[in-house]
Amino acid sequence: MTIKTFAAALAAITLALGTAACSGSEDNVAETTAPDAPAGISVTDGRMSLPAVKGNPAAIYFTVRNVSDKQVTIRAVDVAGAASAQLHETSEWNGKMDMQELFQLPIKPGAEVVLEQGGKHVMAYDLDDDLVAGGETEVTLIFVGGDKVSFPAKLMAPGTADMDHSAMEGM
Ligand SMILES: [Cu+2]
Repeated sequence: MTIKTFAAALAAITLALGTAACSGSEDNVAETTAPDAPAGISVTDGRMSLPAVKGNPAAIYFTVRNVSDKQVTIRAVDVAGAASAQLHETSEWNGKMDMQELFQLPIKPGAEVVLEQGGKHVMAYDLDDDLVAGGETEVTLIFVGGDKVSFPAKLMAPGTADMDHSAMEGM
């Protein structure tokens, strides 16, 4: 999906959701998920930290919640406007912060997983030029078994939701 068609789709979704999605209520889980999303899975607070240097990857943060009675496992991520994306985890190794690719991210029943600076995140590579601060793009989580959930990520200026990506260069 292009950014333009996504923006149109997002506008339609926003209209359909109305005030329910804006109330901040923890109970309005179903309204935030796409039709093919696994039951009980919702994603909030999606944002992409744009790179300070053109050509570097962006980091994406969000919170995913599982109110179903089954574990779900994220196995891949697709980011509109990026050639590829990977799940990463930041950890300390030999006293130095480093990132590894995370091939699966399980979310237990009743659990909430927060992807944030310095922890788990999605890295998006080879960004389109039209991803600029103030805009929005679509992120899709792909689960083991084929279910998907899409959510909007706000495009944030470098440094406003960011981490140091210098360690990622050359990957
Ligand atoms: Cu990373």
